[in-house]
Amino acid sequence: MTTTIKATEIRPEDFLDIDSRLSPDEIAIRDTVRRFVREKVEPEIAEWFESGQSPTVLMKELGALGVLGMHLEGYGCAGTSATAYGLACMELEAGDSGIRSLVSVQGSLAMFAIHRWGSEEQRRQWLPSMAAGEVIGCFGLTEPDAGSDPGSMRTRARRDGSDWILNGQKMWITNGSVADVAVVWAQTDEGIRGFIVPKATPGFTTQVIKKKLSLRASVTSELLFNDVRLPAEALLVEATSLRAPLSCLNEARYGIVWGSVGAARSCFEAALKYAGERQVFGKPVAAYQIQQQKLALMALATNRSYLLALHLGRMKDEGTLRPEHVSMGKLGNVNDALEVARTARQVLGANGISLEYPVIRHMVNLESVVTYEGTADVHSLVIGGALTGIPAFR
Ligand code: TGC
Ligand code: FAD
Repeated sequence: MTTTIKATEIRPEDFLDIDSRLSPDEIAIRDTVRRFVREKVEPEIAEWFESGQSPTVLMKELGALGVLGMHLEGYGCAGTSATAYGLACMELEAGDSGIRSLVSVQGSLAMFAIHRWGSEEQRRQWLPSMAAGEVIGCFGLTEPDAGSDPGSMRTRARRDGSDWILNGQKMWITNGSVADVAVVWAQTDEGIRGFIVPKATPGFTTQVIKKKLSLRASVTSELLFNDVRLPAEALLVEATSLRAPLSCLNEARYGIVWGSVGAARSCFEAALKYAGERQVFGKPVAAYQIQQQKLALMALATNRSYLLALHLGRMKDEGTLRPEHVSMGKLGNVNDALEVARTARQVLGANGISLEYPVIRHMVNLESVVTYEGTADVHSLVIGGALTGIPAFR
């Protein structure tokens, strides 16, 4: 038997032809989101970033696109595969990490928390309008003195008859000030529990965090709870320990595994184009060996992280993905994206610091992405613990 070898054409934007491993449906979803980003995000994003504006104006269009709670089943959610959801995150973050964050916090954190840990009534009440982008959600876990160690949170809820009284503070909360509803985690006499807190609830206030130099196209806020009275129906009935909020983080971290590939790809493509056009010492930048090495390493990192994301996506769809796998994906892909962004920034020379190009925006955004959803240190320790069997967090 003879085997016919079909040589694959080299395409710089997909060097290893990873797209050939996607189904036609996955490619269609990917291309739809890519088109949305090109038409609705790219023309505006530099201005949103410079003026510190959250792109929540796009929320209903993102709902119509089907990406809010995209991989959840029922209640108006699209119910796609995890891989399709990952591809959407990749395209959104090629636009900006702030857009992917908007979608992650809505779908993977706030909606997932209600879908997984809420009652049937809560799912029916909140999820359809959140999937449509009519109601914006946020997710309050981090506090001023409890970030990597959320188990040490001080926000507290106590029972008062059938009601709950909530007191405390959350910090660094994406969409906090623009959200219609917050999913809030608090200590109780029964362990850590979750609550659905509508914006208008008396005693609940928010404050925008200013002077932020990263993720500027995203609102980040403080949430304050002063004797906030909540009815029994606000409690996420199924959530009874730290395991509940941590399960939501797995979903958002999975989106970041993919999203960071998009940010890296955008930086690589900008650098490749610039290096081909910009003349130095009578030749294009791309004609110099030292620059070709940078381009080669950027292409390698981008392709490697795309492969890792796709592998984890297939595992998630098969049901074999573990939190430790997600940690490896988040650690590796965000570090790779940061390296690509920093290298691309240098290839662009002075233009590398201008918002006329996407690179510096991605570079500073990624400084948030490497910190939120578990810092690189936290994910290293999760992997280290799995490798050695020795927990090293404490
Ligand atoms: P530990 O004792 O290990 O675990 C407590 C319980 O939780 C379970 N568990 C998990 N369950 C599901 N998924 C995971 N990833 C889990 N990790 C642990 C565990 O089995 C245990 O269950 P049970 O039933 O035995 O009680 O908890 P620990 O206190 O030692 O902490 C572990 C550590 C450090 C890994 C965890 O606290 C952690 O991940 N810290 C990082 C915090 C973090 O990532 N915060 C993110 C906040 S949200 C955000 O940043 C949004 S950014 C915007 C965007 O996403 O775009
Ligand atoms: P710390 O936990 O104080 O860490 C400080 C340093 O110590 C880090 O370098 C860390 O890696 C290291 N460290 C921590 N523990 C260990 C250890 N055991 N061993 C060795 N080193 C360690 N949170 C939410 O709940 N909801 C949101 O929507 C949200 N959005 C965010 C948006 C932005 C733009 C940012 C920047 C953050 C957001 N966060 C959100 C918060 C984010 O999850 C936390 O910042 C993150 O978990 C780290 O916590 P921390 O900042 O308190 O750092």
